[in-house]
Amino acid sequence: MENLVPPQEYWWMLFNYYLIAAAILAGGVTTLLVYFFFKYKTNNEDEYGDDYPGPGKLPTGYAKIGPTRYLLLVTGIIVLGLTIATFPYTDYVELTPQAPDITIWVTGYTFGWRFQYPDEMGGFITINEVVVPTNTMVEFKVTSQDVFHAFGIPEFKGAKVDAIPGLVNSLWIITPDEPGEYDIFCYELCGVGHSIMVAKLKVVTSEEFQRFLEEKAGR
Ligand SMILES: [Cu+2]
Repeated sequence: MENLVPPQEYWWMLFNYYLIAAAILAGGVTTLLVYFFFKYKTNNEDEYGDDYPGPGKLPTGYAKIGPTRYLLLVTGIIVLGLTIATFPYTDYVELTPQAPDITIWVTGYTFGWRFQYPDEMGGFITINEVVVPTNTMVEFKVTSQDVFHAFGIPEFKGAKVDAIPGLVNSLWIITPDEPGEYDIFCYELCGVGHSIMVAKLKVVTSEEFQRFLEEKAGR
């Protein structure tokens, strides 16, 4: 595995871009709001402008766009910038950038997840639990045997794909350096058991993973 950026790190970077842009805009709008509040505050009706939206009065003039056009320009630049920044991310997440270390087939069914390991590892099947080693690029090939489901690992952010009968969608992650357990959920309302359609992703050390493979092969 070359030095790939884990997709969730990329996701967080993008999230922070959006957060900063939102903070800048919210700051600008709030500042203008407070500024105008004091600037145009009056109790003298003679000072009301043509576009004063008072009770029982319709504005007669047209509101002038004035400096707002610059704010509009800034907004446009930010939105365009974020849109452009998002394209490489979606490509990165959706197209597996290089050959993965492990490919695991995932089949959703009502109501659970079946995982099949590659033939060279024994080709065995696990139900609602998938064990993978640390610091490994894992690809999931996801499909369904009955209705529409969606496979997602919330801790890994962008890691979510539809599980559709007759179609194979893929998803890849880089497992962390430390062992841990992560939830896998179904993200498509698929029937009465949808909410119990949960599985576990177990990230273990490579020694533990070898032991797991031997144990499975011994059966
Ligand atoms: Cu489901």
